Amino acid sequence: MTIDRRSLLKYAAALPVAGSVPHRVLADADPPTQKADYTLRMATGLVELSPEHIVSTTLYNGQFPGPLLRLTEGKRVVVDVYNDTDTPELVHWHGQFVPTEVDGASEEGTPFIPSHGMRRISFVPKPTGFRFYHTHIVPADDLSRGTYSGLAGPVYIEPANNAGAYDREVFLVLKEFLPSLSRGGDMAMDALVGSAIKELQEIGRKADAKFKGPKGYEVDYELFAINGKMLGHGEPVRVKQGERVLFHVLNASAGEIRSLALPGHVFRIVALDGNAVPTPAEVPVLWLGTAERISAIVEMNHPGVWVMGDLVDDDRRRGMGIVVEYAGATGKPRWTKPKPYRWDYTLFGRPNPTSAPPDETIELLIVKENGALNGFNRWTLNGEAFSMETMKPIYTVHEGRRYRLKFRNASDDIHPLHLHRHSFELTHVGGKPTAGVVKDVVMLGGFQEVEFDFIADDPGMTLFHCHQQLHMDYGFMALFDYA
Ligand SMILES: [Cu+2]
Repeated sequence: MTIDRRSLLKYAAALPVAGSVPHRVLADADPPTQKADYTLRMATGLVELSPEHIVSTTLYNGQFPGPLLRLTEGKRVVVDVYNDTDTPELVHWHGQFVPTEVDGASEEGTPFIPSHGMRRISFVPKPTGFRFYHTHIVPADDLSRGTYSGLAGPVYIEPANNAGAYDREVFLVLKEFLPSLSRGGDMAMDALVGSAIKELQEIGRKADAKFKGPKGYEVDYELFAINGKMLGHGEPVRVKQGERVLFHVLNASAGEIRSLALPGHVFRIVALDGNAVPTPAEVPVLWLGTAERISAIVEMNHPGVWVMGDLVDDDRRRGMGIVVEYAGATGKPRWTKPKPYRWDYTLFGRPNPTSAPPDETIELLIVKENGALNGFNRWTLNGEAFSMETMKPIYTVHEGRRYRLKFRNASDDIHPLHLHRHSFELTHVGGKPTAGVVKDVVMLGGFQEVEFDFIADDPGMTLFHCHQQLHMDYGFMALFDYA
């Protein structure tokens, strides 16, 4: 259910141009309308990353991250979303199976939340696990908007029955602040297993020869934070020896790949993108592509005061970390660099890596056209950059069929590939077959291939895109329509 146009205008009229009004007033003004379960209000606000670093950006409810929404699987939720900014906005319910008018992608037909207006949305949360919400507008070269802003917050959808093999949960939202354009940043090339495929390197070389000139723009950041606090400035994660802490980690970056380690401890991965993995496994380092989530249990068996932080020294020094402090331990937080560790999704797959055969396979070749659009790289899928003007769907799927998407990356960038309103099962990644790992974002390594299957079980326009904001804004998107 969405609010009808008449009520929407009524709400909009009741809203002041600036400032905030308690939403009770609005509820009283419209008695037949039930009270929303949650209210999200988008407005400019300040985030105190540290006493010396206070940044201004757009936020949900004046805070970063936005409030944790704890929803229950199958129990309908009503959310009122107010937009106190000067531009239309969208809230995307990342990783949930929701209708197109709720999902929060204009490409699928979701209505915008008008500037200084509001929209009531209602949906049945699913599937269970760690999801999130974030803005889904197209900022292009405006680094104050889109996922460059503070518009992101965690969602946890409670399962009917909780596994409960942990003592408590801690949510960590990783995020960069103060973005600026640069020429050619460096990607974490040592993040993933698998090796470059010669044929894809050759295609990349040919594209580079055609699109010569300076390197396309990338985005750099000045400050880094976990839960809106630079390392050493927030409350530490306080733990007791022997405790099992379940960390839910979200990479809410606009485009960075992040790593995280806790010296002397291992992470037992229990869920990826909120979905339980078939084979929980222990790893020394987490790698998360943009928009990926990892749920991992850490057994606290190495007392001390530690830095849980990014492997990149510069990013950690500028804030990407959080202190983990054992009860009774004192002293300065310690960091020791872990050995290099490459992320391998197949570790968490079924022992027998056989997945159901697809009804159809769709192959997509990803090519970078260096600096082709006003100095920005343009991205093409099978030779076509997504057009915001035509919004033309490139594939038609049939309900109930199983589709295998095979992506071939002819660029050196890692791409966090994301499919809306559906989950997918990884079937081939880093040169290896796999099965049983269900996700909604997957990192595709430079000059590598990845294959995943999705079942067309949620009719309606469905958006696919790279979650790197610069990539999606400059061509790296595609629409799937249902027959
Ligand atoms: Cu990308």
